[in-house]
Amino acid sequence: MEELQRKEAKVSVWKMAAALGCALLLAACGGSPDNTTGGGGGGGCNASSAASATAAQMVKIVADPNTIGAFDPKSVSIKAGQAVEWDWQDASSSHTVTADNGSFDSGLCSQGTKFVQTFSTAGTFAYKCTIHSGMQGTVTVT
Ligand SMILES: [Cu+2]
Repeated sequence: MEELQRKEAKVSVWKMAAALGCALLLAACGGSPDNTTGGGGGGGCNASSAASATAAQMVKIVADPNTIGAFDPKSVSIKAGQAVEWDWQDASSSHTVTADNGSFDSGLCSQGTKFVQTFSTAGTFAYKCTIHSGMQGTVTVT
């Protein structure tokens, strides 16, 4: 009985190690389940399908007939120390959430992905989708 429990503990440690290794080698893990949900494409996604329980605002990433994709809402406001969660809902295209100043970058992600970013300093932070020039948004932190 004790022996069995030890074995199970060992297995879960190995699973954790595998997950960690995956996180460290993002490029090599483009095919992991989290990154391929829905769209299958989008190598280089740095986000996962795990939602944040604490994000103050949520921005949906949706399809748009004019700009291919859009951030909905385009602008959100939070207080310093709070987080924003982006939620990939567009089934037809992959998108990125990339800060103009380089402070955050989700990578190219597809439907089902969630990306959470905490903002610790006040300011207006513009971001975009790097592959669709019409996709722009701002986070205002007060
Ligand atoms: Cu896009």
